[in-house]
Amino acid sequence: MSKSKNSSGQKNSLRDHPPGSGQVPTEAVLGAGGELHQNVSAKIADDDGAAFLTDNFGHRISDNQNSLKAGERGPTLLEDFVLREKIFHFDHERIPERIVHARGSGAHGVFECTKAIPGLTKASIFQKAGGTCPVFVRFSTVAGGAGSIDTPRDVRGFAVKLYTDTGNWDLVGNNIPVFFIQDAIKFPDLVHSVKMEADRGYPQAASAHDTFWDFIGLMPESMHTIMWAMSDRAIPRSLRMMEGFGVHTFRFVNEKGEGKFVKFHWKPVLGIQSTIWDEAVKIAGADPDFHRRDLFEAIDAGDFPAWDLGVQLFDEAFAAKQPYDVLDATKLIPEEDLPVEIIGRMTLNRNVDNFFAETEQAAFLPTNIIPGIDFTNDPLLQGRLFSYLDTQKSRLGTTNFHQIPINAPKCPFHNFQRDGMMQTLVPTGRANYEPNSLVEAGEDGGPRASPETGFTTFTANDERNDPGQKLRIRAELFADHYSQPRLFYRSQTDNEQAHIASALVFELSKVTLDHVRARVVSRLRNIDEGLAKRVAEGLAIDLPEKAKAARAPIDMAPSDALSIQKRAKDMLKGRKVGILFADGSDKAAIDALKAAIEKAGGTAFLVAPKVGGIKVKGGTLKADGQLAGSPSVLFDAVASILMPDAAAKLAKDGAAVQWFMDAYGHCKTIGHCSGSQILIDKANVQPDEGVVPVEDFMKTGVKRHWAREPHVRDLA
Ligand code: HDE
Repeated sequence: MSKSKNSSGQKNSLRDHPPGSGQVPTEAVLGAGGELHQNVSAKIADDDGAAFLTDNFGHRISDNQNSLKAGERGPTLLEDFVLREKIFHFDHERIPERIVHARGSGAHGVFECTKAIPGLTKASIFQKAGGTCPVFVRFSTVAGGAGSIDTPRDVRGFAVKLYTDTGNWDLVGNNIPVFFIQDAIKFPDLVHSVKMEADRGYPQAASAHDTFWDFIGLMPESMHTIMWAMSDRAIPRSLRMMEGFGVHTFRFVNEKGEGKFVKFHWKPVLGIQSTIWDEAVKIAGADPDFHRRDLFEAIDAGDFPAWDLGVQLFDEAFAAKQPYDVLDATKLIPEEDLPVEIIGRMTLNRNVDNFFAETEQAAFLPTNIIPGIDFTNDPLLQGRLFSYLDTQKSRLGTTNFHQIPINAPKCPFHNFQRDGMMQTLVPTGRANYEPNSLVEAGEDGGPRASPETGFTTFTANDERNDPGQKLRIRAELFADHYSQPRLFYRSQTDNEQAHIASALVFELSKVTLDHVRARVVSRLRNIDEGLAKRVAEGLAIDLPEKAKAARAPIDMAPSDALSIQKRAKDMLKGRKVGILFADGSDKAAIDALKAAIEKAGGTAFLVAPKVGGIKVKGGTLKADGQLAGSPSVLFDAVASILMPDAAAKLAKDGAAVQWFMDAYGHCKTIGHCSGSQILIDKANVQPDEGVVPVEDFMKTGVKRHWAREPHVRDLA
């Protein structure tokens, strides 16, 4: 730990505290001068090595089981400071949850620059290929509370904190490249509408209700993000299999002060993958922590998730030519028009040691930006620049939240900000103002601004980007609300389009107000007439009149990059296969399949009616999970190795039949042996290219067999 003083005399000891030591930072334990008072026994642990239990002020506790009472059966005494401190602290353990993105999971990692781009930006992290910095990432859902499920239909937060040597850079993005609204002033309305309804306090973590769709129906600019939110992007299979986007247009600025627009993309190395809605609903019951567990377990097992950082770079001339405004966060730039160039890779390689201290207390700020990167005038981004700093004060309770280890920069920081609640630094000297000339008196004068290397705001010097006037208006092209939703919908495969239509039917069926339903469908007519018709039929309502568009949509060329299925990676790595066995199953066959799955980078999870040692052919075998607690929705593919009599017994068990029924319904590969036939028949699993003899499982692979979908589900 560094005990060095910075130039203002502050000790930045807390931020240097190594995570995971489970100790209060030494300097908080030691005296202000760092020395341990020698009149206290130097022994800090008992003979077994366990630390002595103390209260928060270091007093050793003799009894942690009984409070201090007036007599054996008498009342508890106020004098019992041990009891009072313990209960007092417990009573105040909770802090306000985030107003949005309350449910989240975090991990540490490293970012590595793979392609230096000094000509484009002076950001230190992009100066040299191979340069690295630590990162902390928090993924989240948006609408639900901190204890809500992991798999609702929702946008996912993708917030990355890069601890660079020139300060923290927080790229606080989402897994969807566009947003519902164009101007920050609408954010409180959007959030109020999607959260549980104000009078009844439900639904939790769901957009399928009146107030959300009422707001959406009245807000045509939301239609593009609605397409994404109703697509399978909003029900990811794993946090490791989502793309991330900076959403806004940012700027790169080089040493010469020249600017280029930039959009940031995170591309998952494991590819993008989603669940099916029915599956997402069932996972919510089977494992509400599905994503959190998956992330934790993967990192724990050394299977580190990684993303490539890509950029779309362009100049004002390109921006001026596009049929949309690049400052409008409801628009994206198709990758086919402007390819994504990969410049770095982020790998998450360490779980948090303490969820509260790190994940919950992490405070992301879009204003955390470093020299070489700058904002643009995107009105949504501009509003965010205020909101995040503001909200941390209400959530973390103090303006000194930057001193919490997870938020503190890993480079030195010095300034004249002083005091405030829970100040943990101990600045020395008198220099708490600037300018000062204390140096001339031989004192420490504190830090000074750096005109050369400090952050300077980019000046565009052109009419479009520095207009100068202050007006409460939106730029003209912001009025095109439909061209990009149409682009998104038309870029999907047939069954991805069907999923969007079904999601809209599901959500709008939960809406109880007829006029709200009709209004949304009237908007869909501007996106795609076929989609509007499907949804109207699914709702059994007449096709309403087409909504008037503020600006007529144009047809953009479909983009394959917008479809999950067109870019699907057919791989076992990072995927989980459930193998069902029971009494008498062939151990050698199970072992061989498990080994093959693991060799290909996947995880094999053994499922049986009982978890302890089951007698199988060739010995006994333990299961990883009990059948009733391990439904097939938790796996990407399933296989079964069963003897006919064991299968016949299981055919009477609803959990076993459902296991196959769901795997089939969710279009997964099913590998089975002849012994399982009775179960397969009971589950009404029909032969197709994804239902194969277990010997062919590896050849068939872990993928969705979408051709099956029309046979198992009535697609809207
Ligand atoms: Fe946020 N957003 N947001 N947001 N946002 C918050 O900050 C806000 C927006 C995003 O894991 C809050 O610390 C406004 C877009 C993520 O801790 C709050 C507007 C994007 C997270 C806030 C937006 C995001 C947040 C709540 C409209 C994608 C979770 C707690 C102008 C680019 C970060 C907090 C984490 C969190 C405000 C819109 C992403 C209230 C006013 C667009 C990933 O400050």
